[in-house]
Amino acid sequence: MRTPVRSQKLFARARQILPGGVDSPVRAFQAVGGSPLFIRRASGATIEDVDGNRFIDYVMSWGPLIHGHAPRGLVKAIAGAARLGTSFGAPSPLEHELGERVRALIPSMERVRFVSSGTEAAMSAARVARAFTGRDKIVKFAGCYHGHADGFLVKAGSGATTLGVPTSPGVARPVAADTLLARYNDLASVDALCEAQAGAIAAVIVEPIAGNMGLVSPTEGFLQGLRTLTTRHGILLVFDEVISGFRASAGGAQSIFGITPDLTCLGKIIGGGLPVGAYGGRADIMEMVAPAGPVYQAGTLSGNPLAMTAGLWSLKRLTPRLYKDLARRGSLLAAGLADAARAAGVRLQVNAFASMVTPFFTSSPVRDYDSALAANTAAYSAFFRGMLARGVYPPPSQFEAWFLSAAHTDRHVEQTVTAARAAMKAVSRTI
Ligand code: KE4
Repeated sequence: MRTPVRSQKLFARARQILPGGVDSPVRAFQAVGGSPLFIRRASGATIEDVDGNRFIDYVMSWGPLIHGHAPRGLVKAIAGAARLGTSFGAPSPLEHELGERVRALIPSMERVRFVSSGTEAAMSAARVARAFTGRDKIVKFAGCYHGHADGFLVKAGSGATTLGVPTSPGVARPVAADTLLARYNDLASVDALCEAQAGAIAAVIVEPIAGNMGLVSPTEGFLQGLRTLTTRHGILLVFDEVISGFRASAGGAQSIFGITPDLTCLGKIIGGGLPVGAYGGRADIMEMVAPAGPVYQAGTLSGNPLAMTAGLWSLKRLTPRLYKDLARRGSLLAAGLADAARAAGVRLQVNAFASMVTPFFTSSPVRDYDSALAANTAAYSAFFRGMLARGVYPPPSQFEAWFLSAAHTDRHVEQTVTAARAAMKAVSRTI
């Protein structure tokens, strides 16, 4: 790997205008040391930085690129749409076409509203849940991340945890007071809140497959238990499927686990790499959203034709074969990372779910935020640097998921495991 001199110069310049030199904190490499690599281009499973270094990419734009970077057909479709206009600020057929396709894949979404990010989706879902129930409090799980709307920045995962600000300054105390915290995979913690706050909770929002503590899967009965508890207490169940939507199955986590939430939030894959979020669910709830109802929510670029075109292209290619290949390679990668750690005598727990993987540098199983936080982040940082030096680009944080795409081949996974064997040996010398 060439010394990333150009990236370092660009980072110094970027910090003069962009806070921290980036437009999203987790990109800044603060958790793993060094300065971030500036990317010039990407194709398939690889990215190339401005110094000409090429890497096998497992960030994949944090999840949207299930078909890989810049598939030829997607680029052609976006270019074609751009020639017809980039944004109208008026309805276009593309919006309800994508909405109908989302509903065909996720039938619980009887109505869909497009927005431009997962943050907007989760923020709007919380608002309509409060309006529908007439209640104010929202239950979230420590370590889960639902974007950066004020109420969700309480013990939030992803970049908030990476940077050590899981509860962000600037969130007004009354807003934070309406956010109640439960423990992931711990139904008793939710039950206790439902009892203590009877009649006050509008919704429970959950990542049905958690990706923002690193990957943590739901334990047997957890999601069903949430469905039972929320129904019993007249609380809406909101699945934040911004990561899991279309990731492990075309129907999202809700189709894998057979749970019907009242509302669902989507992002990432739904936009094929362009800015698209969506929220939706039961018609009787969603018909409260303006202009059908009084709950206001709006967006200049919501449903814009380029993003809708990219979303349609992306969702039209979610085939059973794609998921079979992704799951097989995800297992290959998970097993390879575990073997590499064993060979080096490094304590590692590898959590995997289909094409999402997280290697946790810890000896005990990771099932919630506390067990995730027990991971040795210094070891992860050493591993990350060792992988970068060997042409592999993992997420620059222990508390994120690795993503595979249709463009990742068995050869890519083999190269990654070979790099991991060497990187793990280096880690074993530092811990
Ligand atoms: P965006 O506003 O970043 O599009 O989506 C927020 C969001 C909501 N819900 C879930 C489950 C999410 O994972 C996210 C965003 N994910 C992070 C990565 N774990 C985005 C990366 C970043 O913050 O730069």
